[in-house]
Amino acid sequence: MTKWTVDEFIQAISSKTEETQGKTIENVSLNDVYYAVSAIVNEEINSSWTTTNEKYQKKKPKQVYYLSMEFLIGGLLESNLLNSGMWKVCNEALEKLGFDPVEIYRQERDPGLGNGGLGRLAACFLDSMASLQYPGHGYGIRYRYGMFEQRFINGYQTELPDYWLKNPYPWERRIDDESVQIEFGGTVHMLKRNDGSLECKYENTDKVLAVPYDVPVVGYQNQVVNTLRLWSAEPVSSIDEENTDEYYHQLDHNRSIEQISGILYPDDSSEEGKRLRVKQQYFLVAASLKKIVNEYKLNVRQSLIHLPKKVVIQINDTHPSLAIPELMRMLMDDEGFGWDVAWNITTNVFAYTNHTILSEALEKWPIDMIKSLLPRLYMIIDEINERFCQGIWFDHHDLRDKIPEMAIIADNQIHMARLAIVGSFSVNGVAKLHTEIIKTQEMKDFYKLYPKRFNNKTNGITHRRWLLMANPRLSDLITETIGPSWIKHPRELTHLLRYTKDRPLLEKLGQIKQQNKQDLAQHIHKTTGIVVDDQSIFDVQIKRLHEYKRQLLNIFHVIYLYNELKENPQLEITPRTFIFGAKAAPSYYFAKEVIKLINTVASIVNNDPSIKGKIKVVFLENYNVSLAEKIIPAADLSEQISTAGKEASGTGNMKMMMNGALTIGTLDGANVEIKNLVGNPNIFIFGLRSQDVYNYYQNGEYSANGVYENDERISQILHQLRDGTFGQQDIEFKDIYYHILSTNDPYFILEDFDSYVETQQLVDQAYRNNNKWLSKSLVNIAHSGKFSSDRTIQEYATGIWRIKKQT
Ligand code: GPQ
Repeated sequence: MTKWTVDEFIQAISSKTEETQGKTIENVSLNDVYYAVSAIVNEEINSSWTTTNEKYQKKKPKQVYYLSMEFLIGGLLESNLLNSGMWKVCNEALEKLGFDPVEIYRQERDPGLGNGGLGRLAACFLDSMASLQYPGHGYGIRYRYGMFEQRFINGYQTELPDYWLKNPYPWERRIDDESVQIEFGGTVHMLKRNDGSLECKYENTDKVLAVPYDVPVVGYQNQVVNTLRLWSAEPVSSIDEENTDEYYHQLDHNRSIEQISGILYPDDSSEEGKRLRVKQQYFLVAASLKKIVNEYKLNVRQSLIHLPKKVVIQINDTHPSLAIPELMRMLMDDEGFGWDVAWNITTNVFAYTNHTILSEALEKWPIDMIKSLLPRLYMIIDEINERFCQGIWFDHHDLRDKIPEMAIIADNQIHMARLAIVGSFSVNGVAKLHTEIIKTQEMKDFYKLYPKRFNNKTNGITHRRWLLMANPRLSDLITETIGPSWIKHPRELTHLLRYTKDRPLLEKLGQIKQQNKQDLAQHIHKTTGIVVDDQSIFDVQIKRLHEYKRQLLNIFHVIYLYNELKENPQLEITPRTFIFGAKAAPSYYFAKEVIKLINTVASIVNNDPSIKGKIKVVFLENYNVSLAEKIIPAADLSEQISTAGKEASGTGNMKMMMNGALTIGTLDGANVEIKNLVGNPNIFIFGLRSQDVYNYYQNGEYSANGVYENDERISQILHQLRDGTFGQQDIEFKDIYYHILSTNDPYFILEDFDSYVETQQLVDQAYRNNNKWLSKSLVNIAHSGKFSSDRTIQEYATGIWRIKKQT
């Protein structure tokens, strides 16, 4: 890639705007500039993209394909500039031209092709694979409508469609001649060949064209450009306008085909048993496998028996697990392999990542749905199940009585997690605690059966986007202090540990946090009209809205503080701004009630002069990747307060730690590993441990009513929910009251309340000692290198994928 001077870049921008918009630089809009800069970056990337592809074709290394229903990639202009080495030059050029670079980058619309953590993890992994020079690519779906846009109307969440493709998306490239055809439904016929073997024929299937749109994945200043391939569903043939009888029928049919890549399901960590969702999953899987196998045949030109030497496919949760029977189908029906050979190939190609143990998220599909949508796949799944159960019966007597709980097909449903475990050579959890729970509780019988298959790969985040790009002030300070080599080797952030008592450095760290907070305060003011105190603690909880993530516990603490301040206006507390960002699944009633409650509390607290602005509550609308990039650098306190055992890992915890926030959290997910690194003085841990939670579930000894009756603070809050304290119209909050007590508080909000409040008081105290707080903050930054997704990808590459860097 070329080395640009600022003047050359300025020149390039003006020629581009003239060339593409026919406008001189004096007359361009911010949007014109966005497209011009994108075009320049694209030209830079393109030659490396071609070279990378040619290299893979020539050297034929083993490659990994990351199959995922979600890729939450966020804005690409800035990160592509950063990774291709043009970021600083571009920023300067834009400034010299009189533009604010931030304004230009804001022109880009986030492609919302994911819900939350799982989709964002996939995006971080792509960045790390390319940056570490691994031959690895993403396969996903190009949803025409991504994650809905969230608006608050009267405090309620409403959802607006996200038609992100309204304007051309500069980073994608449609590749018509790589389209593939896939088939749904129809009937299956078994014919006997002359040699007695069976041949499988399908009739009357519905055919769909999968058209790939390729997006470049740029490695960090290393000339590598990998590919994210997103499939779009289209009709195979265009409508015959002459045939009017058929016209409407065809139109209807074509619409139903386009629906397959029409919209992202907005449910995070919960399963919607919908037919269209299965269609989407099969669409992704069938198109991707066709491409992967074709490429192997074209390039490697060997028997598919050797496929596992060249191809490994990571399936991101069970969503793409139909890939297992689909590859079996291809190997047997298209390639003529027998069952055992096909099974051997298949189970050496797939590796499965589990991202949750919440039972409501474990995918199960009704048999009848799969039979009618994918009749041949159903036959294969049935056979996999048959052989699996027989295997246990004959070879594992100790597990015989567990067969009903382990069978892939049981109670008229297909259990996708079981299929994924049986059909893969590796099963991994996403944090140490999560993997332990998988092995000892949720999937313990499978662990007994296949002890070597299970392994842990603790999640990570790309420090390039989440520190280098999102927080330039802090990354410059780090580079000034320990030199630039942490950028390639983020573990070297530990060199900062030498400075935990260095006053001048801590002072600078404090100033940077302050500036970031001022920026966020400005954004808050601009978007909500709320004035926040930038000297207050910025206490941040940003993640999907879910009962197990316990935003309710957070807002109960706010209500408690408010009650205290009303009772005693002289009360000395460290001023705080509680910042929330969260989308609720549109059909998740309880989650939406919590949103309304937070918004209601916010409007009361923020407008009550008697508490003298000591606490403020801000719920920012439409939380997404670009908003995260604004909030995270400004966070003082990171709320990671899920019920222990429920959050598989969390990744927001890592992002905020890396930006110097201290964590208040339960011993859940990756919080455990954060605590072990930074040590107790540098983190605020509270609440039940996952073993306690497990025991409560087992012995049934928890009584929410008991806690409610014995703790006056809690009874006051719960009563306020139903006595109209939060506005007469909002007696609806009685639903929250009844829900908690009638379900016996399954997420232990009441049980953990006391220890949460007590720990928040420690936070309040600790923040008063500025120097000490900053020192803790520095310790967190220093240890955050472990949570770079580079480390995670390194572990996948050597521990699961067995792939090599292409240097
Ligand atoms: N996660 Cl199963 C999602 O974001 N969506 C899902 O559908 C499932 C899991 C999250 C999980 O809740 C977090 O704890 C993880 O950090 C994240 O996946 C990535 O592993």
